Amino acid sequence: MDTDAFRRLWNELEPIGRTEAGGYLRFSWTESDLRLRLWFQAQARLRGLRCEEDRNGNLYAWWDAEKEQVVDPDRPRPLDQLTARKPRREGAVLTGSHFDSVPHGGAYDGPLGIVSAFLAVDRLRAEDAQPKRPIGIAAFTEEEGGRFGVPCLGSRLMTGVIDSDRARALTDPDGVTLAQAMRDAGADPATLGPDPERLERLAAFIELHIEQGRALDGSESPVAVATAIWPHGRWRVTFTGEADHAGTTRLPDRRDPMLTFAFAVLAARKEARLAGGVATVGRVEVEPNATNAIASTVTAWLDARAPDEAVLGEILSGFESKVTERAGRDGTGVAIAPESETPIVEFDASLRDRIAALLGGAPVLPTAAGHDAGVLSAHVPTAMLFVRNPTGVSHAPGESASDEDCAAGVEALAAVLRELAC
Ligand code: HGY
Ligand code: MN
Ligand code: MN
Repeated sequence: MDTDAFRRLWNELEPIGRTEAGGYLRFSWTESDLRLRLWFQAQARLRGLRCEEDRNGNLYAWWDAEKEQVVDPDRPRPLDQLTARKPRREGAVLTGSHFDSVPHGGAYDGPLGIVSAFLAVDRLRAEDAQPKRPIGIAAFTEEEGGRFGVPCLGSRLMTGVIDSDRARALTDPDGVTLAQAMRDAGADPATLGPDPERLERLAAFIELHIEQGRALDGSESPVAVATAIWPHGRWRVTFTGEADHAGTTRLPDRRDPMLTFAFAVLAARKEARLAGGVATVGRVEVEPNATNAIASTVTAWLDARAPDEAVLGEILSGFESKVTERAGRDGTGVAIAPESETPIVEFDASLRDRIAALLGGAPVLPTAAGHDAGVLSAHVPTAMLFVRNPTGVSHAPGESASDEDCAAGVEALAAVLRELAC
């Protein structure tokens, strides 16, 4: 794959949803999302791929096999030998990722997997490959949870991990529900829900993604294969106190939730450091948010992740006990509510090893970032490819990858699709 082909396609997408400062505001069911959807559909049409949108707003572009083979389920087929799973009805190999970003996020997290998928199809077509299985390209909606607060919403709905009524009622920071946002965008929220038939038609899902770390920096290989996703979650922490005058209220008389909040941020970091995980508070809302008033309520979101469930549990229980104790001393209230929790994901080891070997012994590495591949892996043999990120920066405008490494990622994805579907 020459870097010009990558750069040409990348340049079409890059300006959509980008701010003056270079970060991205690509939120599901907004104007930039609709422009990205139109771009996806145009790319599918350009290639003669059958485009469809599922009941949850996820998009697909299908390269249908000449004839979809339905074979005797007892006769293992090449793909089934790649995975430890029971033989599956002949099925499609799906690749792709997501378009949406965190607020002011980077350009590559998500879109790189979609652009690379279209280019991998181009690569296979250039060698006149004839897929024996349908090859699909997916754009999953609301992977970051940047608008409605629950990550991987499109794939969680598809796999039934989240209740569709709860999803419809999720609100964005302006109080707009997902249902209303979909209606405003001309989509029907009534259809949200599990899609087992579609899942059953998948034989494998391969997600290519920019690496969100520096493990490949300095490595011989610009591409790695994922082993696992750390268990992680996000919790809404509500601190309540007593609004009052910033000037006339004596210190001993105060019940200031901002104090307990400040303690909680430091406690999260300390518990994570001691336990061997990570914890972040990057989002906070204050009421009434006035310079000269003691806050009545502070709402903050804790993002915690760890190499295993025991360490994650240690972080959460340490955090909860220390913050509750502090709230008692501050005379404030604290409530911790889970918004999304993701168990550890171990990707299909035989598929992982087969792909690493196919890519000439590509490095294998875990990630602490969540992905739709993590959600789908409970239902479909799933693998992830990571493309080198020299700085490791992600979820920020500085996120980047070289065109050479992105082109190498396309070659790797094409090799995997060739192996699994052709
Ligand atoms: O938050 C994450 O780990 C992912 O980037 N959505
Ligand atoms: Mn992300
Ligand atoms: Mn992502």
